[in-house]
Amino acid sequence: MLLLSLLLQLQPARGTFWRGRDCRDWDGGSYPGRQPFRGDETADYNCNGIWGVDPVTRKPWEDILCKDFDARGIIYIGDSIGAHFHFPESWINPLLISEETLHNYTEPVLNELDWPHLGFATGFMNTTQPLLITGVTDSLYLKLRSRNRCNHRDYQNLSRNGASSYDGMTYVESLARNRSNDKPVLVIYGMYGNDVCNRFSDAVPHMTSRAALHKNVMDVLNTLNAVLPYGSHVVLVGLVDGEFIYPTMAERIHPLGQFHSNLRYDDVYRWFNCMEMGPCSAWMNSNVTLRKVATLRAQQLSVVLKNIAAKEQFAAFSLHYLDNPVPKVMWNWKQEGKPVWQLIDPVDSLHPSQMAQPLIARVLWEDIIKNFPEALGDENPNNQRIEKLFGNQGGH
Ligand SMILES: *[C@@H]1O[C@H](CO)[C@@H](O)[C@H](O)[C@H]1NC(C)=O
Ligand SMILES: *[C@@H]1O[C@H](CO)[C@@H](O)[C@H](O)[C@H]1NC(C)=O
Ligand SMILES: *[C@@H]1O[C@H](CO)[C@@H](O)[C@H](O)[C@H]1NC(C)=O
Ligand SMILES: *[C@@H]1O[C@H](CO)[C@@H](O)[C@H](O)[C@H]1NC(C)=O
Ligand SMILES: CC(=O)N[C@H]1CO[C@H](CO)[C@@H](O)[C@@H]1O
Repeated sequence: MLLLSLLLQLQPARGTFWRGRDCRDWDGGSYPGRQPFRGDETADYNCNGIWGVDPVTRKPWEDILCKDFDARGIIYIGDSIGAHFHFPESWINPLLISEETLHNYTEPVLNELDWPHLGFATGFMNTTQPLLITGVTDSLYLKLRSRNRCNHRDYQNLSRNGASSYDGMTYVESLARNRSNDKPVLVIYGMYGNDVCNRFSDAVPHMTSRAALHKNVMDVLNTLNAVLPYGSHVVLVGLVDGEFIYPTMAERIHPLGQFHSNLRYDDVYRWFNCMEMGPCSAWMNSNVTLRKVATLRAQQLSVVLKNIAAKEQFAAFSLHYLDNPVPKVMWNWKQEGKPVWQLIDPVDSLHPSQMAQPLIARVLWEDIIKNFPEALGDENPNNQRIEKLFGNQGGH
């Protein structure tokens, strides 16, 4: 578990799991999300796999297939939930551990134990390590790509383990978008938990206040307003309510105790809180009063976000608010008669499991379609033709 908290602080280099690949590395003018350069007649400057000229009409393919349909990229600003944090159970559960499961640790560790390439925000591939992480991938990025294949590879995941609203500014500064050259974007701001969750035994004074959240979010929005291409959209997502975690998990056996059936989550939480090293002392706690205080704070902070979205206006983007998707995902799951613990990653018991990822993507997507579909850009009627002409568009 010490290993776990050490890993949460690692910050190594990040590659294409986090951000669409620059397809022509030697050329700084080529990157996902830019407007085509001279119709991308001679090369794929925007890396969406579509370039060249139709020999029949002599028109650039970008003009024929993409130009009339409003394209956009997706940028996700978030915490470990947006980054899809996952600690493989098969590394610590004595019943699952094997030479094979322990073998594949380099890549996950270099990625800070995040799996953004499989997550609900910017996931784009299925797992290649089924013993470490199980379940299929679907994401907002993949849905945006199926809606308009011209959006291929245009994603950035600016999420980091442990991030709260206080970190938003740092992340926005690493955002790559050029107002004059690039396409509009859909920015999702989803700091789900760390403004309420912390490791301290006196958790409440360490929670973010409403005034502080307001300031942190307005700072981010003003910065976005200065850099995003006009016609972009920004969505603020409400905080998650973690009250369900304790009643769902407390009596279950933790993976570390599977062999002798002797270690329950409640024991792990108590140990976490005593050492002040758990990810969320307020909700992972047998004290129901404290859990209710945390829930109230999360609700109040979500109201702050909702009010900002209702009142503020920006030149570069339209601003929207969405309720946190997790309650709807759980409700749907229960309707199907399935137990809620399956949606929670078993080692830390806080993060949504791989099984939950496509469901979170679906709820967010459906809520956007219902409330402000213009944020998603146009459906492209040429998608099949693009697939026929350009195949998998160079992959990811
Ligand atoms: C992942 O696998 C599922 C089931 O085989 C498939 O339907 C889906 O298209 C795959 N997703 C990706 C991103 O390859
Ligand atoms: C280890 O990773 C490689 C490459 O990603 C994959 O082919 C292999 O199946 C993985 N092994 C396990 C046990 O997941
Ligand atoms: C955007 O690109 C143009 C042309 O390449 C360049 O002159 C400008 O400095 C860039 N803007 C930013 C904010 O990077
Ligand atoms: C439970 O939490 C509340 C709120 O933080 C606190 O006032 C109370 O003393 C705690 N109870 C116990 C038994 O620790
Ligand atoms: C906030 C954050 O971690 N941003 C990173 C996203 O990924 C890119 C490249 O993959 C990094 O350069 C950023 O620092």
